[in-house]
Parts: sequence; structure tokens; C-alpha cells
Amino acid sequence: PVVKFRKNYKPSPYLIKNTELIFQLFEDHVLVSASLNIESNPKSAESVNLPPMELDGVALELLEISIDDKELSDSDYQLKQDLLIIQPTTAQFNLQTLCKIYPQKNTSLEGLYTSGGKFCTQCEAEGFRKITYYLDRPEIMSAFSVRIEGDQQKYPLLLSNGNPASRGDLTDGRHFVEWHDPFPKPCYLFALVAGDLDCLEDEFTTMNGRKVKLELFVDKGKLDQCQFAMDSLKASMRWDEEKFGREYDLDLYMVVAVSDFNMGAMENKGLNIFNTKYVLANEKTATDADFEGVERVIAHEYFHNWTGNRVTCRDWFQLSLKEGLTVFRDQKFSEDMQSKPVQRIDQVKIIRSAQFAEDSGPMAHPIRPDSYIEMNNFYTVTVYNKGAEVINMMHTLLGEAGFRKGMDLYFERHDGQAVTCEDFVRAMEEANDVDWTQFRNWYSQAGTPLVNVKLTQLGAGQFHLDCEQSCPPTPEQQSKSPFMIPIKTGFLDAAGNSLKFKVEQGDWTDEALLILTENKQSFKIECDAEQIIPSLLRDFSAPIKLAYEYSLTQLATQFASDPNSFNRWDAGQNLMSRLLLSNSPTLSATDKEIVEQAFSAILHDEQLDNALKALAVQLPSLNSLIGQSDKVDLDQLFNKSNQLKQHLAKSLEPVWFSIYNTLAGDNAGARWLRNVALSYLLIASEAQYFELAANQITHATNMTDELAALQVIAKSKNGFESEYVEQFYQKWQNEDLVLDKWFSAQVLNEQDNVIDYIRSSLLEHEKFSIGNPNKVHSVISTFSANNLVQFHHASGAGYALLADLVIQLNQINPQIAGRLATQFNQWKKLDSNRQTLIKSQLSKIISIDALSNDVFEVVDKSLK
Ligand code: B3K
Ligand code: ZN
Repeated sequence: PVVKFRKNYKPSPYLIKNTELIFQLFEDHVLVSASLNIESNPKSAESVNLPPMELDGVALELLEISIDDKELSDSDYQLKQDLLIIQPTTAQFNLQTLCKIYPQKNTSLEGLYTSGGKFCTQCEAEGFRKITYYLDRPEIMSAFSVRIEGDQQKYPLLLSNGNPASRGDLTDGRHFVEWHDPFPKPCYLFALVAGDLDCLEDEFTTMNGRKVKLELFVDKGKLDQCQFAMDSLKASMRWDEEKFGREYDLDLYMVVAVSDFNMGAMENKGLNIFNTKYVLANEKTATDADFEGVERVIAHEYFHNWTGNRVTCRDWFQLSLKEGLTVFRDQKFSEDMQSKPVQRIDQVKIIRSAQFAEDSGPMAHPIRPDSYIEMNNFYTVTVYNKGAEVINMMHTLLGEAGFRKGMDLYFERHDGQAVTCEDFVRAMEEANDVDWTQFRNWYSQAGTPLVNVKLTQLGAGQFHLDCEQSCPPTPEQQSKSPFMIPIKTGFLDAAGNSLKFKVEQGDWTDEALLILTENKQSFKIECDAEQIIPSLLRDFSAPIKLAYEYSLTQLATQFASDPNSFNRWDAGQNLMSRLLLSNSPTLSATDKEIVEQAFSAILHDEQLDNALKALAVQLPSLNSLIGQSDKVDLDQLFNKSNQLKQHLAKSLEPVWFSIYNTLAGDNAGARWLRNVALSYLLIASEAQYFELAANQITHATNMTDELAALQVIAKSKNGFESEYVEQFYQKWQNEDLVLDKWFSAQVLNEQDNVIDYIRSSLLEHEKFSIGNPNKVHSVISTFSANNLVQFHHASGAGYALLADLVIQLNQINPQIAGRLATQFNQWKKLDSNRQTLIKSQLSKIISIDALSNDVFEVVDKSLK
């Protein structure tokens, strides 16, 4: 496999000004003819000499090729591994090719493929080369005209990007539609859909009074699950106008939902293609969390129209330019639509459980990676979510207005261009007249910085806050320069009241932004109090780990009353993490009591809303505990976390019971808290409270409650034989997305026979399909990421299961196989027995025949 390096970037010697494509769709193949207007690139030093032109192409049968209407003879071109090489003789010419492809056999779900009887595409990152020979790199921006021909009955809908230009009938029951997209775009944004679908139509009037037609296409019979996605689309369109002054630019915006899709969704210009999971939702079939997911992903793809499509990436190393920024935008949108602190907590949970793990493992990379083998492996939590945190720091440093100025300048300068992260930072800098030389380290350095903070009292009301930052080595970077780290800070007194203070010579305030730039830095704090408790990194103002030696009482105080909701939650997490990760093999009675009392106070706090309560009384996830540690004793951790859960379940049993019985589940927050209470009750006594769950699953009127009950039942001792699990299946067997939940609920059972059950019942189930990423995710990813007790079973059976699936998927769908393989990446933190077991699975994987680049890259790095 070849490694590609960022430092080797060179502009392409050729450009493609216009792209005309004709697709002839048939039952077992598709003919693609391409006519490309090619020019030498004035920005390339080599282009004056007309070097050979190398076009990318994978798994294409080249049937015809000509230049300027003259057919080429065999000696005029070369076909090498995944390349077509021609020798241009003029600086401008037209290249025509005709290729045959087999979408019906394409299980990689990349390029053109079929899903549920319809044709659809996924071209990002490098899938377009599976459709036709092309310069498959994002800086090649071309105006596309597309003609699609197919059977009228089977494919009444023939869709592509832009606006429909003409349509008509052909012979043999066939018809055609022609599309033209006026905005030049990279080929990764190309899309085609053909099929017979239902459509929900609507209209949006833009801020300048233009009418945009909105069309949401779904499988027949699913129209009753579309309204929420449509409403979310309109809300996002309005939000982007109001927040960023960005208006939609075509007359038509289409969204198509397909069942077989490798990720959440894709922002193809004017024709988004979505995983059904992020479109279909109504109360009966979708949980409150699903609704949030739909709203977020619909918004994310819509926001890409400006951050991604109008301004795109020069090369794939710059992916965070569009992804980090667009995640940041969808996060701000969700904060405006939902509860801000709850959203922030969710965002930080992802960073702590998944991104910190990635940053401390073999795949660690900066948000702008320096190298890759398979680009698809770099659609990561680092590029996306840490990338969004980096943008969020800019937002914190510049404030709302300054950030907007930077965005405006970025769009003004770069509309219609393919640019770099550097261009973005420069626009922010210049619009605000700041120097962000050091800030750029966030783009170039991998790893999670650790900031150690100490508070010392100098005299009455005088303190020093000493900060020291460091960043551990990562595979390609041994030593790091200091980062610029904004730390939003407040102080509380011993009773938890917010204190006024001054930093250095500043004004009296109750919150300040400390900006760390040195390895060691000390801030002088003036504060009129005896004892002060620092409330640090409020709202998670930087993607770092922060260490401060709080006493358990101080943490409990913060948990009970920090005015910053995020930090209040965080203090609770911190308190529990400290106890769970300490060296002692068991929890002491006092430890358990401290948490119990803290929970009790939270649950009785009448000011606090239910969603925040629900979050506060959940233990830090095992993933985040592992993600934050360098070494972990899993058995001890599992043990202690069970002890703590048991204790909280038992000691607060009456409280859980009263919440369950008195809280009306009439809004999402209340449902959430009530269902958390239910899960504690079943931990307290399965025998005693099983009836509650049984009753809930039978009478639930919404999927949130129905699923919560299913989850506790499926997890219970007799979960595998439960009649309720079976009834749920009978009820929902024809609702694919609900079945995914049914599969997931079962793989979370922590009993020893779960792995056998997965192998013999779930993977063999008639509704399971290895080719469907949602199913693989529901069963295998959910098991290995969320049933850690069994995934890490000392027998190694969990590892063997994951490895078997990686190997099975390696040929079928390398992208999904590669992603699954990353689940092994934490192995060096574990005990030697588990290390040996995982290592042998990794070695088994790496030695199989025809290993895909995707899997190779992940496993090879993991073994190093
Ligand atoms: N841009 C796509 C992701 C493509 C992933 C390719 N393996 C979805 C998104 O981030 O909006
Ligand atoms: Zn995106």
C-alpha cells in the first residue's frame, strides 16, 4: 500500500472545466459515457510541458476512448493499476470515454451501487473513480451536465445534482432526464439516484424572497416518517441565514433516504443522500435521541452547502476545513434548538470517550493529518469532533461578532474555491487583526494536551493559579510545542456560591478567560475569600485533559452548585472517575456515600431540569474512563463500577421508585429521567421491578419508552428467552430501523453466553445482513463498543468475534471493515493477558489474503 503525504501536495497539471456524463442503466450493468473538457492548469509549474495525464479509475471496463472525437489506438494510452494514462498534445482538448460498470455487484457502497432496488451513489472521498476515469481530487472543480436513461417503470425517478433541464421518452419503455448543475464542483459531490420512491414536497422562501422547492424521497409507504426531517431542513435553512447570512443557492433541494449507506449522510450538491436512520422518524418508531440525530444530520448536510460545497477542500488532508467547521455549525444549531448545556455535555462525551482514545492510540493524527493510506480511514472523531472543538476555541477567543467577521471574510475571499485550513485561519486572523501563529499548533500536532493546575494562597485574598501544560508523544510526533489554550474560569466559595475575582490587573468579574500559551504560566488572582474552589475549563473551553487536586468535598460542592451547568455535571463525573479509577480494588463505604448523597441532592433539586438530572446521575461511561487513562485494570474497573451502580440503585431505591411513578413522561427530559430511574430499579432488584418494564413495553405509546423497557428486559437474566423481546420483534419485524434497535438491545446483555447468542442467533437471523452497515453496526459495533464486559471477556471470545467480522467484511465492504478494526485500538492499555489475545487476532487479520488498504492501515498501525 502507498502512503500519501501532505507535504507532497502538487497542483494538478490539468483541470476539467466541463463534465458531461451519460448513464445508461440496465439490470446487470451500467454504461457511463464521459465527455471531459480538459485544460492545462496555469497554476501548475509542470503543465507548460504537457506532462502525461493520469486519470483515476477503479474496476472500470473501458470500452471506448477518444480525444477530440478521434478514437485512440491501443498505443495511445496506458491502463495501469487504477490509472488511465494519456499523453496530451494540446493545452485544451476533449476526452471521451465509455465505461461499463456493475453497480448491482458493488457491495463496497462506494461509487455507484444499488440499495433496495434503486441506484444511488457515494463518491466522497474517492468513489467517483469507480464510476468513470477522472481526476478524482477535490480541487478539480467542474460544471456537470448529466443525462440518465433507464426503464420508465422501474426508475420513474432519475435524479442528479442541480436543476432538471429536460426529460423525455425513449424506445423500449425507457426514458431520460437531463440535469445541469451551474455551480462547478469537485466530483466527490456528484450524485445520482434512480428508483421508484415516495416524495414529501415543501417549499422554502429564502431571505431574499426566492422560492426553493424541497423534496424528500423515501421508500414507498414511509411518508408518515418524513415530516420531522422536512421541518428540520427548513429550520436549518433559516438558521444559516440568521446566524451566518448564508442563503441557499439552487431552486431545488433534494434529500433521498437509502437503507444501505456507509455513514450518516452525504452533502452532494442539491441532492443529499441519507442513511434512512437520519431521515425517518415518528414517535412510534423513533426515540427522542433519534429525533435529535435527524435534526442534527439534516442540518449538518445542509450547512455543508456553504462550508464544503461553495468553499471546498484543496486536498483531503484539509478535510477538517469542511468537517470540523460544519460539525461546529451543527452543534451551535442544536444548542439553539435544544438545551444548550445538554448539547454541550453530549459533545464532550464524544470527545472524552472516543476522541481521547483515538488521540492516545495507534491512529492518533492531527486534525489536519500529515499522511494516509486510505482516506476513508480519516473520517474520524479527531477530524470531525476535535476539529469542531478547535473552531469552537476560535469562537470563544473572538466572541460571536468577531467569529462572524472571520466567517464573512472567509466566504468573501474563497467562494467557488478549493482551499486549505490555513486559508481559514488566515481569514479569521485578518478579519480580527490577531496573530494566531501559535494557535496553528492545533492543526499540526496530534495528542491530547494535559494541563495541571495548582492554586496557592499568597496572602489574604491573594492567590496564584499555576498552570503547566504538556502533550504526550504520538506515533509520528515525539515532542510538541505548547498550545494556545483558552480556559474559562470561575471561583466558588466553600458553600458553592459564585465569587467575584480579578485576574492580574483586570476588572472584577465572576468569570474570566485565561489564555495559556506557555509551558508553565501563572495567573495572579485576587479574590476576597478564605477558601476558594476553582471552576475550571467551563463549558469545556478547550479539548484537553485538566488535572486539579480537588478534595472529594470540593467536587461534591461543585456538583451541587456550580452555576455553570456543564461544570456542574463535570464535577460529578470527575468525582466518580476519581473513585472508579483509583488504585484501590474496592470502593469504601464513605466513597459510595459521597456519591449517594450527591445524587440525592441532584435528584431533589427543584431548579434543575430533568435532562440535566438524567445526565448527572449516570456513571461516566467505561469508554470515557478508559479513554482518559494510560493503563487500565479492566476487571477492577468493571467491578467497582458495578459496585457503585448497585449501591446507588439500592440506597436510592425509594427515590428512583418515586421518580418512576410520579414523573409524567410527557416531554423528552422527563422520559429520559424516568427511564434512567427504571434502569436503576432493575439493577436494585430484577425480580421486584421486572413487572414495571414489562408493563412499560406493553403499553408504551412512543419508541423512547418502548425501547427503554426493551433494553432493560433484554439485559436481564432471562433476556435471551424473554417473550417480550420476541413480541417486540413480531411487532416491528417489517420496520428496519426499529429492528436495528432490537438487535442492539440484545448484544448488551452482559452474561457469558451473549457471544454464542450473537453468533448463533443474531448473525444467523433472517433479518441480519452483513452487507447492511446499519445491521453490522447494531450488532458488532454496539457489542464491541458498548458491552465492554463481554467484549473484553478473559477468554478472548469477544475479540475473536470482532476479528471474524473484520475478516468477513474485508472483501465485502472494506470501509466498514476498517472502521470495525479500530475497536481494537486501545489494546496497549490493557493487561498482558488481554494484550496477547488481541495481538493474536490482529496478526490473524493482517495475514489474510487480499487485505484491503482500509483494514491494513488500521491493523498495521495498531501492531506497531
Ligand atoms: N461528507 C460525508 C462523509 C463522507 C465519508 C466518506 N467515507 C458526510 C458528512 O460529513 O457530512
Ligand atoms: Zn460533514
